[in-house]
Amino acid sequence: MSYVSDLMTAVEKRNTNEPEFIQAVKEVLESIEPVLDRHPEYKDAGIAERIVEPERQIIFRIPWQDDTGKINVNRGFRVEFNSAIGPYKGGIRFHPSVYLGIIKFLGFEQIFKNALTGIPMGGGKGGSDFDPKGKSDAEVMRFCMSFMTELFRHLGANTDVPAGDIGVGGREIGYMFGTFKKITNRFEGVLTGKGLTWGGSLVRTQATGYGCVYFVQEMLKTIGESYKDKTAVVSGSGNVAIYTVQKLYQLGAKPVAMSDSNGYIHDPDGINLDTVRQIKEVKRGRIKEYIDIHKKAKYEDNWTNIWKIKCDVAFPSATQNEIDKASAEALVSNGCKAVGEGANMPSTPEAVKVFLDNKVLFGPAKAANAGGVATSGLEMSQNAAFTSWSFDEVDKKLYNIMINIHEAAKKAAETYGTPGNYVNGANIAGFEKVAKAMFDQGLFG
Ligand code: NDP
Ligand code: 2IT
Repeated sequence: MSYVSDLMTAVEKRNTNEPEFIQAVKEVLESIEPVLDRHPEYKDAGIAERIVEPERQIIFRIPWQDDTGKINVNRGFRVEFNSAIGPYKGGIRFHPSVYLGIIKFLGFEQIFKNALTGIPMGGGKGGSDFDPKGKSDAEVMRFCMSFMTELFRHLGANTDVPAGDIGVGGREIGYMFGTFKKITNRFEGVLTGKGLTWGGSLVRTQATGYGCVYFVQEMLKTIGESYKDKTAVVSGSGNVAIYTVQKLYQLGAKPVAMSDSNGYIHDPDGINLDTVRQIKEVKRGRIKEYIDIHKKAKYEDNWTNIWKIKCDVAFPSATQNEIDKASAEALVSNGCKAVGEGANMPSTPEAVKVFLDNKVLFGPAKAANAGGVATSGLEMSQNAAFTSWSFDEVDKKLYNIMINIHEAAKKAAETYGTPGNYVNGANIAGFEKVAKAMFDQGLFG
């Protein structure tokens, strides 16, 4: 048994019933094994044993009253995973599937992603099993207020700074920020993704999607290609998916499909983004409504079939494990050249293997979707300096960060003997930075 497989066995034993967390840890440990072999001092210092255990896990009750007067109780989480290189940083997810294992997998991934951005941010994640679908604004507000009434005591601009994720966007951040300010009597940059008139940063809304498209563009450049005339499939129709589609159009690609958790739309003429934004951002409706307006487009109830559509580039931007082995094989046999993971861990380990074995340019989530949290970091910088930058300034910084992440992942993959493997590259480059910080700070680093 190797050091890493022994540790993996211990992780599996200690975290039973958390398959997503185990999946995320396994991938990272496999990637970093050669780094640990080169650094016996990291083994002696127990860096890997410590990095897989959250520094702190907070679980709390969220009572709230719905519009009928009924009392509901949800469960809230904040996993403060690692603070070696900066304050805990990572989004909040509201979705009925949320439980501790989901928040731990996301918080764990966030450690390495945040390190890759080059901005000093530790890793954390939070959320609740609350389902915002079908709730009134007033219900969402009461829920967010109750959520923050516990969470506020754990936050601070230099302690822990949440943001959005699935089910949490500008509206929810607003309600949470208002509650934080009310309770603490402090106006501080304690959340990112804020509104533009109260401390938010330009480009934060677009950042994850834009960043992912920039990252894939860098990968395409390595084979002498660009987005020009490329057909794209983008799953999801939320924050990440919408701005992925917008940037793809700007760079000359044609996105032809999007989805939600019910089904997908296929519009061979190219997705009309104004319609999608009207349905999803304004009406909070279902993607199916698209075909009422665009008669040539098709809708199918089974959203995983979106991966059977022929495309050159694919952007899974909905949720974890949405691409399984069969979907990856379908993409490969249809000639897909590049995949950018907008969502967190959207490809199963078997799907990742299919992509790597077939030399698909594969941009793993930690690297490809790091533009969102990177721009959160830029929002924190602006808040700390009591300033705000123009759209172009922030977009340029985001672009450069994505180029640097691509370069760091590419280089690390080459250094450790797996050129072109951005999974290893991203895991190694992120780990090296955090491991060094933990080592320097001794046992409590
Ligand atoms: P949104 O809530 O805005 O959108 C989520 C989209 O994914 C919706 O269209 C949703 O459909 C769809 N979806 C399909 N299946 C599921 C499922 N099982 N669970 C949840 N959603 C599903 O979220 P975001 O766009 O912000 O997030 C999408 C992904 O990107 C997530 O994996 C998130 O962790 C990741 N991410 C987000 C960042 C950000 O800045 N927001 C940054 C980096 C990564 P439906 O409406 O039917 O639920
Ligand atoms: O997964 C992610 O990186 C996010 N949801 C964004 C986190 C953040 O703090 O901006």
